[in-house]
Amino acid sequence: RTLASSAHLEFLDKYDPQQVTLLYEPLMVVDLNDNIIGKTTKKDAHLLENIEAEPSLVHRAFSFFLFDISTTPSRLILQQRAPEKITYPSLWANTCCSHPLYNDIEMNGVEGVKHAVIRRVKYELGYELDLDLVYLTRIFYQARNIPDDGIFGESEIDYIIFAKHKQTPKLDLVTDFQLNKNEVKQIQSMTLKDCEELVEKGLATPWFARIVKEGLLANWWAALDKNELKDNDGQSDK
Ligand code: DMA
Ligand code: MN
Repeated sequence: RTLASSAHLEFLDKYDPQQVTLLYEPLMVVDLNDNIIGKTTKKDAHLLENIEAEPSLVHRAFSFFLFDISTTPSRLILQQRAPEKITYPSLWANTCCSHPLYNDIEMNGVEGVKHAVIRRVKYELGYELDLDLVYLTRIFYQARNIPDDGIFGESEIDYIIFAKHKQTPKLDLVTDFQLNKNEVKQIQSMTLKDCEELVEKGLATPWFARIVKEGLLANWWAALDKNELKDNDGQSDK
């Protein structure tokens, strides 16, 4: 298929140059059953003219959630996106969101996505993730950018990945993380109620707002606190 790649040069120069460089990362194009059917760039994958085409251009993504289990109930680490982000700048979301890349390692199913999680947590948060990663499910997700620029949006199969930080030594948000300020404005540890308030105030990204509003986050969180979360890699969940 021919992809729109329109107007790249004249509109890209209003964005942060480092973020523009990242628009040329190679991503996986997938069908609605998450079969890999092609390769594209981060830029073309997020252009509304490709997302709103028939069929929609869909890519593979992940949403990672890190929980601090030193308190009961546990707390979730949220990030406020940097104002430099081209999509959803300054909004709050789960610990880390990004995309597995089109390469031999990260194209390899759930294992590949977990590799991408570790890579991006190191890049965005300066944190060496050495915990068991639990793959819960995948969600098809579409939205326009916020604020709506008429240019970018999302159309993704989003892998939901959880991890629990061990009780000791206690997770320290100041000393354990080195935030990449081009990606992340700040991080905070929050209760479910804090997350719901962020969503009500319109301060959350649409994907985070959706999993909060649909009660998914509450269900997963309760399972995590009861030690009942299990990895669904290899399950026929589709
Ligand atoms: C994209 O996240 C992933 C989802 C689930 C929307 P992102 O915009 O933070 O990606 P990146 O960090 O690679 O810019
Ligand atoms: Mn995306």
